[in-house]
Amino acid sequence: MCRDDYESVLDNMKLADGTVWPLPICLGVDEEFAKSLDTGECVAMRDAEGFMLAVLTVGEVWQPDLEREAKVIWGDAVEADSVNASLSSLENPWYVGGRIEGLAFPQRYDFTDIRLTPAQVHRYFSQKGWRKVIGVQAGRPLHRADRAMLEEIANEEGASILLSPLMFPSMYSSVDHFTLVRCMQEFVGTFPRNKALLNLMPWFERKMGPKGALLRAIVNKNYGCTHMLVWDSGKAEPRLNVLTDEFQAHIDWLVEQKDVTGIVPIKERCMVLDEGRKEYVSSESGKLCANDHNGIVSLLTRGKEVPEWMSFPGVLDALKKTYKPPSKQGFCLFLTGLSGAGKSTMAKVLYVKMLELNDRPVTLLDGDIVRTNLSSELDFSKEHRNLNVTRIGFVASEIVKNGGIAVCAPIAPYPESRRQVREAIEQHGGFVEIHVSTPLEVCEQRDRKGIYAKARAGVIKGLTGVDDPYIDPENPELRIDTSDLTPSEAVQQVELLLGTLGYI
Ligand code: PPS
Repeated sequence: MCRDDYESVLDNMKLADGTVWPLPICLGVDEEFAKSLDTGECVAMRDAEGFMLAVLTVGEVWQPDLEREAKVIWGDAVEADSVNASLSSLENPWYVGGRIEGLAFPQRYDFTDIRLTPAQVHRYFSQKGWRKVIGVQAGRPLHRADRAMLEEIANEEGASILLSPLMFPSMYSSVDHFTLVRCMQEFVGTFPRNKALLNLMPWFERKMGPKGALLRAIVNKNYGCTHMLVWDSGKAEPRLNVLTDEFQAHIDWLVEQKDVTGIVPIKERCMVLDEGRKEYVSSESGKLCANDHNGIVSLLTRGKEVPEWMSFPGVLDALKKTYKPPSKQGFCLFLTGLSGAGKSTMAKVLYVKMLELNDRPVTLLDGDIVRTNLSSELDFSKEHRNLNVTRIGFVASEIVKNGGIAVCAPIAPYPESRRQVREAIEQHGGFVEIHVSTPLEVCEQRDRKGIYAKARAGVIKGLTGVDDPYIDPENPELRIDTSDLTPSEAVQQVELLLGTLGYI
């Protein structure tokens, strides 16, 4: 957008020529780049890999008031975060507007058979004689209650359904793209043929309230839909069937706009299970509702059976490949503590014990192994220690992601890198931090490598515990002081914990 369209959209939700358009679509750039551009110049627009998608002929370069923009989009309650998440960002505070000539669609290699363009979808509807179609965009897998809701709505309207998983769901929900699409493929298969079409829509959910919904309505129209499902994303307690006042106002407003958008909004309904009739009915009563994806995920990851009434076998099979019970998940045993505390010995015994289980691949990432292979150029400065530990974390998270067991035993003296490792790994499986808390005096007495003697003699500088700090973990899953324990006794404590947590 050039400036006149941009201002007009912010002021009146219309382009300068009067076409209804709720949100600005702008290209933010940094000051240096902005100042290098002349009107009429052509700029190549490339994706992250450098593939050229379009050419922009520069019409105008200007500096927008991003705070005002954020206020118009999100309202007065706008927070600094929203300004940052605005259409541009504070790092790119200049806008470039102009004519765009598209050369190619962004390249995608996954699910290519369900990436029809708006024109192809439109044509599909005409060929099939679908005169009324409800656009349903969903950011989470759908289940039996959702199916009942969609069927009820579609029957009332005499309409078919265009079902689109959101393309970038991870910003707002935990489910990954591949799992979501596979679940949707199963879900759409539960409808009679000719009732529902699954298609990926390159729609990025901006969570921009009513204006975002209006833009989504325009997009749905372009795909040939006549109706659109509107979810109540503002529900404080998603499992309670209390639609917020704000949501009702949002719907009313979309209804007012329906002559301009050509889309009839339909609001989400809460479905409850009628135990007697064994079917779902919509409810206005504020009861606990059954549209509960998180509940299903929680059952799966705890290794519990999901009752048949909650979802479909195909959808559950797709989910089970991602959400495994602890006994099938990958996990990381992260032993941290001073040199000589007993980490490496315990790690070696644990490695053997895990191999003995023989149900998951096991990798040992001992401090020495890592320092020789992965981090050979690093020293023992704070920066390098943190880098060493996050590298271990990266390798461990790849192992855990693929269902393996990683046994790590670095000193890892600093909380910041330990936290980073935990965060990286917990996205994919279990993280069990074991603080091997054997006191310095005992470690020094053991001094198998003679490293403490060297430090005391001043031959080695910056030894952890002597003249470099070790910050104790605050909430490790386990703390073990090996002063009076044999390796077997120490490892037994870990095994007991792993049993309690369900990993073995
Ligand atoms: S860290 O802090 O997590 O990056 O350390 P780590 O990779 O586990 O490496 C620790 C081993 O390196 C030897 N070493 C030292 N440790 C601590 N401080 C200094 N200055 C140092 N210099 C060499 C030491 O033998 C550690 O081995 P372990 O097996 O822990 O005894």
